[in-house]
Amino acid sequence: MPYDLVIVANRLPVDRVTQPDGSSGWRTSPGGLVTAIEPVMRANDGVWIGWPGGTEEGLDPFEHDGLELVPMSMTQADIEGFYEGFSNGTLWPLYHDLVAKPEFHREWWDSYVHVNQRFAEKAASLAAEDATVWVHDYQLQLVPQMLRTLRPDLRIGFYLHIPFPPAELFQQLPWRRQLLEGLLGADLVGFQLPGAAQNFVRLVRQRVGHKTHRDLVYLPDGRTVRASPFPISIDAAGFEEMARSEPVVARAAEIREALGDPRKVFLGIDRLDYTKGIFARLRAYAELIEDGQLDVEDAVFVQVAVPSREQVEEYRILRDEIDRLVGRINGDLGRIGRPAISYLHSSYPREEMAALYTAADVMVVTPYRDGMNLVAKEYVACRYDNDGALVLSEFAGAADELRQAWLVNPYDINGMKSALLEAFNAEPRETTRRMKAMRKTVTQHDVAAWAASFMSELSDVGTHGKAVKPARRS
Ligand code: GDG
Repeated sequence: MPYDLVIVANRLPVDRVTQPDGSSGWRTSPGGLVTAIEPVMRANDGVWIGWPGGTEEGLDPFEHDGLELVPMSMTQADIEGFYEGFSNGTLWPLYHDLVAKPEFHREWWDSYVHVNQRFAEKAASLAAEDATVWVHDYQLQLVPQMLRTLRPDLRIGFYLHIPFPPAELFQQLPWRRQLLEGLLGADLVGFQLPGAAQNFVRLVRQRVGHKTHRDLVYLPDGRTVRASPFPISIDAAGFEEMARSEPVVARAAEIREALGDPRKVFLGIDRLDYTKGIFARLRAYAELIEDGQLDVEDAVFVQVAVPSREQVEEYRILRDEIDRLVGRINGDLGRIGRPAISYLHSSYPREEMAALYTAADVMVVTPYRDGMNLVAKEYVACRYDNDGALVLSEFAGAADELRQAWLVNPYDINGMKSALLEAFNAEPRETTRRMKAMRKTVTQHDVAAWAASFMSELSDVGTHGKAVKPARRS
């Protein structure tokens, strides 16, 4: 059956689970993207194409919780070349300021082209005439062009969830031109921040030689492509509602009690990724205890490191480094029943995340580079009493909007120490003033507004396809 709206993303919004009776089923995976896109999908009877994880083959399209899902299979070779290789070993570090060294391997690139082609062909086969296709993220940057070749009638949008690097870094990529041309297959290319959109337009002018004016690229065939910022957000009302719920309030109190009722709780929640700056942040915190400016009787740092990309060597090394650092800090500075850092290498249900946000006095988000960082926004959404302090890296996209956070340069350990201490000692009047302003931003610019503005701009710029209906708002 052809669809008027096709979402194409590397992952499907569901995870495989084993039911109590031993059979296997699906569970909606947590995360902002599902919340954002689900209402638009429903309003347009859309379909979502993506990889369900694993190497199972021959999975049929299925419906889950009212969403039409089409699973794309991956072989072990696809996972190694396309996913762990080119996506996470080449593009991810290259697009995050070379925080780690990107590797360039021709066989990874071949695999990336091959998998992108399969996604494009699947999207082409499912889209109705003049339909809209919305392609997501760095794993699928060739899909827009491949899809346009197969189906010139479509209206195509692309959204990049991670930063888009400056020309000086992007230039290193042996396949730079192919990637730019891949993205130019879209009518609208969306980024988190204005700077990323400008980087893209500048590269297109320099490397592909197309004429550009402000956010527009003029292609020789008469098409125009728009490159604009659309800062992504969260389901702010949903988080607040969860934080206000009785079980979450009770659980937050239980967490504080289990921590020994310290005066202040610091919190970090990140995927265990080298871009997130976990190591430097914990070092800064430990130094404050060593210097005698914080005391383990008074404060504790809860660090949740959510397992991520565990098959990639860099990530295994990082995990070992953080394990060692936490062991050393707690061994040197902790007392019985009073660790300096309470470290959890695990993922949790959304309610537990909300309880952690509620329990924390100081939220510490210090990535070296981050497209947006939804954790920072989720913390703000949960603080309905306008209390709690946010320490936030200048290099997270979220810092553009959350100007009232204690902003830090994550490379500056002394600067981070000062900010942690200021946030720890801040007067309630000061934290309230800051939190109020940040809450206004997050509640006004929520994820529904993000999806609606992308869709409405796509309807305006596309010379092809028919317009998509905005989500019905309840
Ligand atoms: C990429 C970009 C950009 C995490 N652990 C658990 C859990 N989460 C949820 C959080 C949050 C999301 O995952 C993480 O989003 P972030 O934005 O913080 O970071 P990335 O995963 O790196 O996301 C980033 C984002 O895409 C969106 O465009 O902001 O810059 O790197 O929503 O709550 N959720 C649950 N259990 C966990 O253990 N339930």
